[in-house]
Amino acid sequence: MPGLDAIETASRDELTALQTMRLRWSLEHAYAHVPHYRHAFDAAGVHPDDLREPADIARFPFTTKQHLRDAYPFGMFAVPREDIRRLHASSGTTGSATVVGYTQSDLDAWAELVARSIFAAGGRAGMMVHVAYGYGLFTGGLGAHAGAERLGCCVVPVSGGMTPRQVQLIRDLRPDILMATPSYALVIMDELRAQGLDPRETSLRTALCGAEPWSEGMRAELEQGFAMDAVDLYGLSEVLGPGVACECVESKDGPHVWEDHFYPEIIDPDTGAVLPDGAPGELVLTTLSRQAMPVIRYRTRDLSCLLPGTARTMRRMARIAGRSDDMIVLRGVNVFPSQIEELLLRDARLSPHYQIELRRDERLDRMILHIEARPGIESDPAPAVELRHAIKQALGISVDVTLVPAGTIERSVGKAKRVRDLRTITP
Ligand code: DLL
Repeated sequence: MPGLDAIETASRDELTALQTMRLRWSLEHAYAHVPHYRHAFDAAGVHPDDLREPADIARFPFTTKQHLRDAYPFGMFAVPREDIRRLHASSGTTGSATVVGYTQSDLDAWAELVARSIFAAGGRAGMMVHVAYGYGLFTGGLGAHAGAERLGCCVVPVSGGMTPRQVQLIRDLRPDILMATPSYALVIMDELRAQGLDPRETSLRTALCGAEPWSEGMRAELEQGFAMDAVDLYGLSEVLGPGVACECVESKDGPHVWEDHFYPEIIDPDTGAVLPDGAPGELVLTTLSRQAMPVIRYRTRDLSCLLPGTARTMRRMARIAGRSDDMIVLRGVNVFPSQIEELLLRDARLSPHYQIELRRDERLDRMILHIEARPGIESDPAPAVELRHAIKQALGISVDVTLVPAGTIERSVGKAKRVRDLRTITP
C-alpha cells in the first residue's frame, strides 16, 4: 500500500544526487530526441555534459509556451508516436492549444505523484474521493482519478457541472475527499446550503484544490464552511498536470514541489536571472523523469518563491500570487485578483463570489469590483465603502465597489473567470 515515499524525507544531499543524475538524463534525452532542444542548446553553446550540479541548469536556454505552440502537435515529443499512451491539451485561454503526451511510464509516475499528493493532504487507502475536476483534455479529472486509484481509494468520477447532482452524490455516497477547483468547491457548498443542508454535516473532511489562484481567505471559507482541511494542489499540463507540488495537511504552508521529478527555479521575469530561494519571481520548471515530452526550463508565468522544506525535505513554493499574464495593470499599479480576494474575504459581510471589471472611460482606466453580499446585507452601503478604503490602503488603487444580489455573479464549473477586461472594446 502506498504511503510516504522514502525520498520525501531523504536528506537534502540524497535528493541533490538524485536530481543531478536525473537532470543529466533529461537533458541528454531532450538533446538526442527533440530537434528544438538540439538547436536551442547548440545555439546557446551548451551541451548536456556541461551539467555537473543542479544549479548548472541555469546555463541552458528557457522553453516557452510559444516553443510548444510552434511544435504543435507532436514536435516536442521525444519518443515515437506509437509509444504515446495518452494525449492531453492545455486549457490555452489565449492563443492555440498545446498538446502534451505521456508514455505508460509517464502515466505511472503521474499517478504516483497524485497519490503522494492525496496522501500528503491526509488521504489514505480505502477512502472515497469525489473528483469534480473536469474530465477530458484538461488534465485535472483524469490526473486526479488515476492518483486516487493508485493510492487505493474508491473514485467517484463526477467531473464538473450539474451541481445538484454533485450534491446528491455527496449525500448518498459519503465521500471523504473532494478534488475540485476552489471556486467550484464553493459552488458545491452554496448548492448544499440552497438545498437547506449544512455543508459541515457532509462526509467531506479533505479537499485538494488547485488549477487556479486562490487565497488564504478562500481556504478559511472552505474549511469553515465544510468543516474540513483544504490544501493547495499545483500543476500544469505542459509539465505534467496536477501533482507537480502539493501542500501537506500537517503544515499547510505552501505546496512542496515533488523535487525528485521536477527541478524548480525562480527567475526575474524581465532579465531571466535566477533568484535565490525566498525571492519572489517567475517559477521555471524542468522535468527530471518525463519520457514522452521532457521540458527544460519551462517558463510557467506563475509567480511564486521557493522556500525551505518543512513537513518534507523538498522545497516549498509559496501559494501562486497569480500569473504574469493575469496581472492587472491599473493606472500603472500591478494588482492580482488574489490580492483583492484576500482583502474582501476579511469582511464577513461579503461573499467570495466576485468579478473584476476593467473599463476605460475617457482614457482613464477604472476597476469595478462586483461582489455578492451575504444574505441580508445587500442594501447596507458600509461594506462597499470599507472595502474601497481597504484596497486603497493596501494596494494604492481607487476602485468602485458594487454589491450585487446573491446568485448574479457567473459561477464556474472549472477555472473561475475573475476578470472582465473591457478596456480594448471601444464604445
Ligand atoms: O490546471 C492542472 C491542475 C489540475 C492543477 C487540477 C491542480 C489541480 P493547466 O490547465 O495547464 O493545468 O493550467 C495550469 O493553472 O500554470 C497556474 O497558472 C494555474 N494553477 C494550477 N494550480 C494552481 C494552484 C492545471 N494550486 C495553470 N494555484 C498554472 C494557483 C494554479 N494557480
